[in-house]
Amino acid sequence: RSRPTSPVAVLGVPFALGADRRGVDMGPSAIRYGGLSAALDTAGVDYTDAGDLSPPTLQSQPASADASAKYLDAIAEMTDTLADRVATEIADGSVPLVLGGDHSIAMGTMRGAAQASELGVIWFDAHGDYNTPTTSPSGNVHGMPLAAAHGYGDFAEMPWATAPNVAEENTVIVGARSLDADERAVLRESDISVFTMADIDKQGIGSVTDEALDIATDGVDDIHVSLDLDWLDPDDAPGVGTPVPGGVTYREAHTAMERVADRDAAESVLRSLDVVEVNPILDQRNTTGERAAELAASAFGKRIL
Ligand code: 6HN
Ligand code: MN
Ligand code: MN
Ligand code: MN
Repeated sequence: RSRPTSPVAVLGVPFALGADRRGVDMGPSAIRYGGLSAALDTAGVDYTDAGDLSPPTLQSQPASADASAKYLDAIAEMTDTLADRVATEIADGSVPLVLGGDHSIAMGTMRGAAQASELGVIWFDAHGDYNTPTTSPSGNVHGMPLAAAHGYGDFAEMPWATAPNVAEENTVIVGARSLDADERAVLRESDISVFTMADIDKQGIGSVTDEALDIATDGVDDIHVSLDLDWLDPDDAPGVGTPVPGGVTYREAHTAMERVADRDAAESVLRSLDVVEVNPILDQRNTTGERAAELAASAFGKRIL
C-alpha cells in the first residue's frame, strides 16, 4: 500500500483507568475539537472517523483493590476490544489512528497491529513506559504498556496484554527524560534502543528519528508509532497528566512526524499510530488537543506547499 491510497481509520478510546485520573478520557474529543479533520483534509488523507469505543470509565469502577497495577481487569477488557478492532481495520486495508485516552490503550493498539506480522515500534515519550506491577512506583498501568507488549516480567503471565511479533531489537524509545530506577536498569539490559533528550540535543531530532526508523524497520515490514503528548515540553503541551520539563519543542515534534511520513511515503511502513495522554482538564484552551491534531496529520504527510 502507499499513502494516500490506504485510508486512515480514526478511532477514539476515551479511557482514563491507566492514569487513574479523569480528564484524559476526554482526549479524543479534545483532539477532534482541536481540528483533526481539517488537518487530515489539508494533508490530503483519505480517512473515516469510526467514532469512539465505550471502554470502562473511572466513575463506573470501584477503587482498584490491587495497588500494584490498578484496574487491570478493566484494562484487559479495553485491550481486548481495541486489539480486535485495530486488527480488523488493518485487515480491511486501513491504517488505524487511535486517539487516547491514557497510554495504556497502546497495549490494545499494538496487540491488534502485531497480529498481521512482525512489527517495529517507535515510542515518542518523556517516559519509558517499561514498568511492571512489581517495579511501578505508582501502580498506574499507563507507565507499563511497552513492557506489557513485550511480555516482560509480570506480563509474561498475561498473554492478553502481550503483542505477538514485536521484538526488542525493533523497539525504539525517543526522547526519554524520566525513567524510574528499576525501569532504567531493565531498559539498559534489554535490546530496546533508547534515545534520550541528550541524544536529541547532540544529534538533532531529524537524524535521531531517521535512525529510529532504521532500527524499527530493520527486517520487519511495518511499524507502530506511539506519540505521547508529554514527549513535548510542557510549555508547548501543558495538557498532560505527567509533565516533565525539558522536552522537545512543537517544531521538533513536527520534524519527527514528518520524517515518519517521508519514510512511509517511500516504503509504506506505518501500520498504526496512536496519539495519547491529552488531558483537556489540565490544558490551556485546548492547546495540547490542537497540537495533537496537527502532529497526527503530519505523520500522514501534511505539507504546507
Ligand atoms: N505515561 N514512570 C511513571 C510511572 O508511574 O510509571 C510515569 C508514567 C507516565 C506514563 O505518561 O504514559
Ligand atoms: Mn507514555
Ligand atoms: Mn509519558
Ligand atoms: Mn508495509
